[in-house]
Formats: sequence, C-alpha cells, structure tokens
Amino acid sequence: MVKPAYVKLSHDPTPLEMLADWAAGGTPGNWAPNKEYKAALTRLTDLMNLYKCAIMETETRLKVLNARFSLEKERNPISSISSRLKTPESIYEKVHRANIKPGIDELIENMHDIAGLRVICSFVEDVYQLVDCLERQDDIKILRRRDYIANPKPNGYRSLHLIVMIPVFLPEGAVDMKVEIQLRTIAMESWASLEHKLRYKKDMDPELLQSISKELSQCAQLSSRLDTRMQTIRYMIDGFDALDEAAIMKQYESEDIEL
Ligand code: 0O2
Repeated sequence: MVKPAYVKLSHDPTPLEMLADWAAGGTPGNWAPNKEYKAALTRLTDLMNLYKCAIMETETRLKVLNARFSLEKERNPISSISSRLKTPESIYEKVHRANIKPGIDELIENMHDIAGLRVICSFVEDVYQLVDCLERQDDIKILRRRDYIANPKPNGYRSLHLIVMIPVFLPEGAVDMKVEIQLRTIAMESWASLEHKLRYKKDMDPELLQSISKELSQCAQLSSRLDTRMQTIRYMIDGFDALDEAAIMKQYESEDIEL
C-alpha cells in the first residue's frame, strides 16, 4: 500500500504523538499525519485510559483483600500500594530497546508493564497469601509468575512479579487488560530502591561500582535473613498454634547473623 506523502508537524511532537507515529509505521522526523497515524493516536489515547482503569480495578481488588484480612486476622498484610502508568516517553524508549515490531497490537502483546502496581507487605508470608488469593479470583488470569523471592536474581534482587489479565468493566462491556504486579516486603523494597539508583549511575568508577555491588549483595543476604527473623517473631507473637516450635528454634540457632 502506498502511504500518503508525509508532511512535517507544525509543532514539536509530544511523546504520545511519537509513539503513534511509531505504531503507524512512520519514520521519526518525517511525520505522517495520515489516516493510520490519526487512528493510532486515537487508539493509543484510549488504550492509556484503559490501562489507567486497569490500575484502579487491580488496586481495588488488593484493597478488598487487605480489608478482609484485617477483619479476620486483625492485621493488615499490605503496608502500602503504589501504582504507575508507564509514560509514552518510556514506552517509546522501550519499544525501540526491546525491538518490538511497530503496531498497537504488537505493543499490547509484547509490553507487559504499561500498567504497574507495587505492593509492599510486612512479611514474606503476606506476599504469598495475597498471590494465592489473586490466583483464586475467577476472572483474573495469571499470565506470568516470576518468584524472585524463592529464586533471587544474581545481584540479590528479591520480589514476586505477576503479569495478570484483569477485566475492566466499561459501559460497552468488559475489556481484559494486562497489569504487572510486583509484591515485596519492606526490606526488599528498601534494598531494590537503593539498587535501582545504582543502575542509573552510568559514569561511576568501575572499582567503586564493584565494591558497591558487593556491599549490596551482602545487604541482600542480610535483608533476606531479616525477613525470616521478623516472620518468626510474628509467629511467636501470634502464638505457635499452627507451627512447629522446634522448627522455629532450629531456624534461630542456624541463623548466624552479623549485624
Ligand atoms: P523500571 O524502571 O523499574 O520500570 P519485562 O517485564 O518482560 O519487559 P523483565 O526484565 O524480563 O522485563 O521482567 P522482570 O524480571 O519481571 O523485571 C521487571 C521489573 O522488575 C523491572 O522493570 C524493575 O522494576 C524490577 N526489577 C527486575 N530486576 C531488578 C533488579 O535487579 N533490581 C531492581 N531494583 N529492580 C529490578 P524495569 O522496566 O527494568 O525498570
């Protein structure tokens, strides 16, 4: 198909316009305010709104679970929830980095974290309980589960990541939307946010970088042990009913923590 001649935009394109141009198969700098571009821009605007709604829907589900837990167990498993909608600028950067084929369907298929939520829990057990509850919700489909708590990354990163499909109920019917949920403890969050800062230090002296990475790796081990001990203390406070006291004491004895 021969595309209509490109004309230049009369203003500096916004990141959303650049993304629409990419989706329509345009060439950066040679704008295509043609039919494909206009349709892509309309669809992208709608899509971003849908992702925003998916974040709201997911957040509500998590808050409901938190409320039920707090009623039944007299404590909140969720310490905080934060959410973010990936910016068009960041999506634009990622489609090129990940070499995604131009197109909105391709974007939906291959980009999993446009809508993202981070759930911070007090204890590791809370993370697994929440995931369990989400998995049991009939209309939520788990597309991907990555358990970096059971299997930490080589740098020490721990967190549990889910990619889910959740229905968003609109006046015209339900639409399934993809959402990324990262669940972690307070200790994991504090480690990850510090480590995240390191990722953006591109011009750091290699020796310093190596020594910080080593220090971070040791902190990751300490933070993992801290999570285990905090969980154990909570069991002790709540009572040993469901637990094997001997196993807990053994765990204590085996911990050789240098703080
Ligand atoms: P940002 O800036 O936080 O958004 P995919 O989701 O498939 O495109 P990937 O890397 O295969 O990407 O998925 P994975 O392993 O589930 O990790 C995705 C996100 O987890 C990252 O998003 C980070 O938020 C977080 N993450 C993963 N590994 C690390 C790590 O080693 N350290 C820290 N601090 N965070 C990590 P982005 O888009 O890479 O970054």
